[in-house]
Amino acid sequence: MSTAVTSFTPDMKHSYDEKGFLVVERLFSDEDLAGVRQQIDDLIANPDDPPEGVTVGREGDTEEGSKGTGAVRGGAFLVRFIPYFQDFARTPKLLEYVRGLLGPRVKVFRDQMLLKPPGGQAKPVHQDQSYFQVMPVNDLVTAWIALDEATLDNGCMTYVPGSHRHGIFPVGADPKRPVHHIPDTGDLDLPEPVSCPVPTGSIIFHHGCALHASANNNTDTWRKALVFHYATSDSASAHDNLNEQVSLEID
Ligand SMILES: O=C(O)CCC(=O)C(=O)O
Repeated sequence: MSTAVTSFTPDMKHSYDEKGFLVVERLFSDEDLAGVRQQIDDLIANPDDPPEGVTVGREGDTEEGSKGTGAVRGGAFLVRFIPYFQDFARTPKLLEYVRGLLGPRVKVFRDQMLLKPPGGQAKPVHQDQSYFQVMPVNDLVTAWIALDEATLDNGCMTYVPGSHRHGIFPVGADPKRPVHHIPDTGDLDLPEPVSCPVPTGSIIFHHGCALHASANNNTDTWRKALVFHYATSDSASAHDNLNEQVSLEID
């Protein structure tokens, strides 16, 4: 379902439950995003000197033997350590959707900026819950916020519809990218992935077990996204160390 309205409906919940993701076009205006974009551009401009606690990753960091390009690829803990992002993660029109999908009491379990610089590499197919192991398993929803238009050429998100209903898959290793959890879906007959190009300001909400990926950025411009992994307030990760790094308690 793709829509431009700004209030959450039961049909959206139904579609999310069915497919494991929900596209909401243009929830945020350029004006809403101006401050966020400025903050992220500042992090990109000063990657060696981020605010205390914020981590910044470079293109090629996760690929064994890759020299990378040195371009900034991502970062984490913006919400945890930068008040501006805490306010943004509490935006009422965003929380209306999050609470519609998860229930009334939520927190930001983890947050990231995920950037594809010009020529940036693909993100292999994975499940967020493979890393986070937040229980109950249905209690993690990722809000992927497009800070630029995401297109088929610059590495928009792709999802395998219905894959969230299979729980967390066992993982195999990719020798080229040892930190990545590559799901082993065995002999399951899953649908083909669906590409989700979206305009700037759109959000894609996805279930923590939804198989998703993004392709290379074949353009000469950036594709930037801000990602909040929301969870129910009482949920917790099976990994104790992750529970000590919760980004933001909300309710
Ligand atoms: O932004 C991307 O290219 C990948 C995003 C992703 O994997 C996620 O939001 O969980």
